[in-house]
Amino acid sequence: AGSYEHILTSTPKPGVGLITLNRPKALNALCSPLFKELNEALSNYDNDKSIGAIIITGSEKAFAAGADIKEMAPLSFSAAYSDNFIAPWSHLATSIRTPVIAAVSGYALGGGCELALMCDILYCSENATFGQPEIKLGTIPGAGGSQRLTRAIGKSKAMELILTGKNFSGKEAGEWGVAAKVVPGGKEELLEQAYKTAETIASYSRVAVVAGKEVVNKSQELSLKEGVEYERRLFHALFGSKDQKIGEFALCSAERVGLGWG
Ligand code: CO8
Repeated sequence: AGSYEHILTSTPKPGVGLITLNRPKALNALCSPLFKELNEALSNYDNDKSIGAIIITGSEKAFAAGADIKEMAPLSFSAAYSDNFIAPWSHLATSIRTPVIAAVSGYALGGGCELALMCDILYCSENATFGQPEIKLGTIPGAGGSQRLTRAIGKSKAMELILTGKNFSGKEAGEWGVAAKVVPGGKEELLEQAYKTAETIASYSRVAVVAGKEVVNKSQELSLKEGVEYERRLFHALFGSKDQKIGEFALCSAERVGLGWG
């Protein structure tokens, strides 16, 4: 575990890195120092060959209640623009190749909702509360929320949520496809499910997992034709991996064997 002020890190299961947002007094509001630590912890896990999946979670009450309103309040246009405020938040989406699971309990509002949407897989508790309330503060989502929420749930629903600032529940997140799984119970039950999935992913060929994440992400950027071609090229390339040969052998002999980085 690293030594951070606003987050906790641990490896609760083999191959699984857990990052817990830990600013309880501010409901895990995402101040810049927190994000700096989060990015550092993500990079460390991403560079660690023993880690095959990462989970980001918060507390029972709050995944994150937004960007830090107290930090943003005095910002001017020129300061925000010249410092490219909030741009470092994209690190997770643009640079991290290891799959990241968001385990959301409680509030995921504004920047908190956007952080959860940046993750590759989103699990939440039934008690989770999502929302993009920025409009109530006279602003708009600034960390990809308008783009990722719209891709996740379609234009009309996203427009309604972003222009009214209304919250939506964990149950709705599941029904609309924002969350891959809605877990009854508290944070403990939620994390159990996240661990299971993370362990499964971490047990597979790292090369194949990185490629799988890459091709699904390409579907968000490319036309269908380009995306299918991109997928096929990477599919072809994986015939060159040792893990693919081991996997094929394992399938023929009905035996699971250790896959790694080969
Ligand atoms: N930023 C800073 N501090 C916060 C935040 C936040 N987003 N949310 C909560 N806190 C703090 C409170 O100020 C309070 O601190 P203190 O005890 O010192 O007064 C502490 O956390 C506990 O909060 P509450 O007492 O309010 O707890 P409740 O259980 O009564 O209420 C709520 C919980 C409903 C979540 C409530 O705290 C709330 O509404 N919070 C704000 C939610 C919000 O509007 N979030 C969106 C922020 S905007 C955003 O994320 C913008 C993204 C990028 C846009 C960039 C624009 C330039």
